[in-house]
Amino acid sequence: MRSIAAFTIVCCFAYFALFGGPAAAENPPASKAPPEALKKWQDMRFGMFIHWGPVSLKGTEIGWSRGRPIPIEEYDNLYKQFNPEKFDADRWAQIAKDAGMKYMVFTTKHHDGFCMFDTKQTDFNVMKSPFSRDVTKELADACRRQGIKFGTYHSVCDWHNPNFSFGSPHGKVPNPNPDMDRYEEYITKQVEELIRNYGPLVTMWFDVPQDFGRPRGAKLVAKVRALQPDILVNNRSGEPDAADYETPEQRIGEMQKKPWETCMTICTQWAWKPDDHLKSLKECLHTLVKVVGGDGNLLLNVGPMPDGRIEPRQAERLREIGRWLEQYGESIYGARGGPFPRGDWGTATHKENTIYLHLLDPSLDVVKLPPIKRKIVSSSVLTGGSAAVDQTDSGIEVSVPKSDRREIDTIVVLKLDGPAADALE
Ligand code: H79
Repeated sequence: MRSIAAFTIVCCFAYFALFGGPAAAENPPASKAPPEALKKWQDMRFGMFIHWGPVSLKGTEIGWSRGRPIPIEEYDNLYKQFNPEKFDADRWAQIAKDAGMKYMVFTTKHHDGFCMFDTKQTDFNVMKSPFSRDVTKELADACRRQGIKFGTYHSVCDWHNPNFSFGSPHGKVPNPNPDMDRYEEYITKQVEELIRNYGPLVTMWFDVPQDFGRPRGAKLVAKVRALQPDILVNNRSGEPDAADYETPEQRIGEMQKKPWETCMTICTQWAWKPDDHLKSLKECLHTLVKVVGGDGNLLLNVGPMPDGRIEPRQAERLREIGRWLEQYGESIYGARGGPFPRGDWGTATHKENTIYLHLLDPSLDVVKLPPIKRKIVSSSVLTGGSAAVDQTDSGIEVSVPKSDRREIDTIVVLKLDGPAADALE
């Protein structure tokens, strides 16, 4: 008996030595944002992402174009010509507000290492450009004035800092003498500056940790949370388990247990590109309703121009989205995804006892949905007109007369005799 016990102990010892020990004892679950903060963020559902920096002078992609096609020497000196005289933070915040966006996330540092805030950790920052204004501060203040929550995008990888493991082009070239401990100190101090000088922030949006690694990522997130306990942190710090939300990029996320936010460009490039293809209003709205129908947030990106303006046609598209949200926002803000899974017919959102069916294909005469365990007590069409709704044991059939179908989204409202969240059988 004693030899079996001893054998078990030896086996356990060997196992823990190899695989890092009992998870619960040695790796306590990473702390997360408080549930109320997460819910507030989810209720907002729609935010503005902004990618901006001296690279807008070239019109090529931020970070990625350093070294190829723009020579490193040239890229790193662009800030000496960066003088966006038409920059007006209140105008940007106003455009976000007009679009119906509730929060903004701004690139304080992309992979190219250039800092768009007044950091004491490097001279490679916007205060050393001819513009010499703390655009991050101006934006944070403008957002606060206009009731928009402000957050920062801060790239974990930094292809300009010689202490980081990799450099350009495309972050693939190993640096000759990296010192990741010093780099960790650098980014930790910057994150502290961001929260102390520009906070409270709605989110710290990290990106591309490369070999920053899980332990450093976990430490960085812990520091962020210690500085501001109600901040949200995305899943790209290096330690995905410390994240509050996932970040599908340039695609619509799927319904899942973990909270998520799709980030997507309004054109094709993150940073401004002349004559870039602009997504249609239909594409933008379909993306938004499909994201919310999958219970996600949408962070829609604009890349402002080198003169400091958001391109007028992009601003106009955003205002169109805002006009739609002004009319139909009740089906988006504070709404959750489902209960029906997305289909070719469209997608559903819900709130308490109400389901909003977003019918996205106007060619369909009848939309067939699976049965639910609640009774539909009434129906209406938020976008105008009427719908015939037939509920039986085998499912629900919805039809909207052709004249009441909208090109982009016909929203049918179903009122139930109980909560919509768990209505699906
Ligand atoms: O900041 C934005 C992107 O620059 C950043 N994440 C968003 C929010 C990002 N960094 N890495 N990636 C995204 C993934 C890599 C994309 C690439 Fe490519 C595809 C690298 C090479 C091919 C796009 C096309 C960028 C360079 C060429």
